Amino acid sequence: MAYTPKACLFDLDGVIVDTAKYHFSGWKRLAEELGVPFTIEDNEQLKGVSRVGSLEYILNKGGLFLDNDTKVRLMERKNDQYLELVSGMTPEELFPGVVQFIDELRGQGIKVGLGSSSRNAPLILERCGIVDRFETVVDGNSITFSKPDPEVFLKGAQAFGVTPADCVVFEDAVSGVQAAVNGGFRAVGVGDPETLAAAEFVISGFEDFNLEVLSNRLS
Ligand code: B16
Ligand code: MG
Repeated sequence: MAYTPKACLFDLDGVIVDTAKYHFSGWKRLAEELGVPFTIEDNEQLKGVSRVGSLEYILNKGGLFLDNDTKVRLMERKNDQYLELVSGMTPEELFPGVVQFIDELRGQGIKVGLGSSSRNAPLILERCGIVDRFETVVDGNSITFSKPDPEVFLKGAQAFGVTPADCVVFEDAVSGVQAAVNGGFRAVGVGDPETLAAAEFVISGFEDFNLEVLSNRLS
């Protein structure tokens, strides 16, 4: 029998908008200042990973140990540069089809929420003109544990009063798909099927995707 979710939780970066390129520019600049090479493959590893987790990754890669105050200062610097880039975002940067899919879900009475590691999620939603489409927003400001811990999605399901099994998570990051699986959610990957093999199925984007396809793929 076809499966119909009671709620859907969307990751932000990499699912709704492509902010990975802005994170890449910020982390690359910072890493190179520290003498650590930073590649697109490194950036891939940081998808879904918190700000502090991302800095730790770079420090680890370079075998560097810094005191806490320095780490805070570096994260602020990276974030200031990131904010300059995202504050110029417009609705044109939304991935094709994603808003139409969200509207279809809402039209069918399925709750829609955000589950992002980013502390900048409210600003990005506002810049892209989609704040009103989410009944709940759980982001990096409201969680203690980062993906692959399922906290971000469990809080979303709790806000909706639904069980994880009744809720689909859309994720582009390995850590994010793992967080959904760890929490007992139905996980749909957005991106590369090999990278996101832990998801129940993987889509390349939301063009040509709708509730009927989702229901059939998860039945
Ligand atoms: P910020 P998501 C994540 O967002 C990004 O994928 C990840 O690259 C970033 O480090 C993290 O947010 C924290 O972002 O520095 O803006 O708080 O994919 O979970 O929506
Ligand atoms: Mg993401």
